[in-house]
Amino acid sequence: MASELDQLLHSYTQQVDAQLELIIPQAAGPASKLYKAMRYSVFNGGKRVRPALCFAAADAIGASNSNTAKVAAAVEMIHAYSLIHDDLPAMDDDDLRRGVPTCHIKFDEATAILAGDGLQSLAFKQLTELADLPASINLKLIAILSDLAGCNGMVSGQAVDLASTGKQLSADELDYMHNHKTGALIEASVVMGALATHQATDTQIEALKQYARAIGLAFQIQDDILDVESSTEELGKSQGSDSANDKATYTSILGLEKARSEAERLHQNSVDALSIFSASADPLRALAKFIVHRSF
Ligand code: GRG
Repeated sequence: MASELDQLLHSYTQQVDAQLELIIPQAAGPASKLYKAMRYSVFNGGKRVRPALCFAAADAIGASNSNTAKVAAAVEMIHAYSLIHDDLPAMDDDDLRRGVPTCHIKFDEATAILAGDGLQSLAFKQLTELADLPASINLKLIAILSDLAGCNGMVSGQAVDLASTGKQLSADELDYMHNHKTGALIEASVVMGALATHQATDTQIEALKQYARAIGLAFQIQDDILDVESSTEELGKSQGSDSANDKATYTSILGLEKARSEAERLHQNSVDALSIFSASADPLRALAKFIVHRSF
């Protein structure tokens, strides 16, 4: 039987899926191909880690509410757009994502670009639909997402990633790249989930940032380990694609064993950062464990 915690994590997924279902247009009318591509890319088996982090951060504060699902949906739509664009021929040029054809293979390249664009702007629209929040907090949420998903976060990380293909990177440079490319949106998920409760203290937000930064990097290290160790079937994307694309990875720089111990060290740091919270942060603790021990 699923544990209480598993049931809670499952309920996070159900809540964000219901919200995404509500706001992503149904495929009808003249732009139906665009909407179909957007829905295809959002409802095809993502793990919903970032939405779960939003809910778990709100629950750590003791106050997830009707805004949490909207913030979680916003972050997941940014994530879905980033994967669509990352898979394009001009970027990583991947045919397979989550075990099915990537958006530009299933539809076409122009539609995939537009589907990403559409999801990105819908994400920001969600943040204009939050209830009972002072304007200062609402604006802060928009600023955080703009920063961490944009050129102060994910987009700059992706730019560095593309520029460094085929080059030797130091461990510090690799940390910079991934703190931006992968870590920034994970940090946004946690901090925004907490802030949207309107009850988080500065001390709590600081602790959650430390948690998110540690687990964000651990997420990427585990991703690199899986790229070496897992199968294409299990991953749902082409195994070994990093080395095929001549990318610097934690496993290529540190070796498999050191990459594993680094992921464990960061996992411990993330758990330590939660020491000011009681059992209310157990979902965050469970998610940290899942992120470092996941097999897909
Ligand atoms: C195109 C602006 C732009 C950014 C792309 C996120 C990203 C930046 C690229 C994805 C490349 C990649 C595989 C990064 C590793 C970490 C990562 C984001 C993995 C995918 O996230 P999961 O495992 O995906 O949460 P699911 O499918 O479960 O949603």
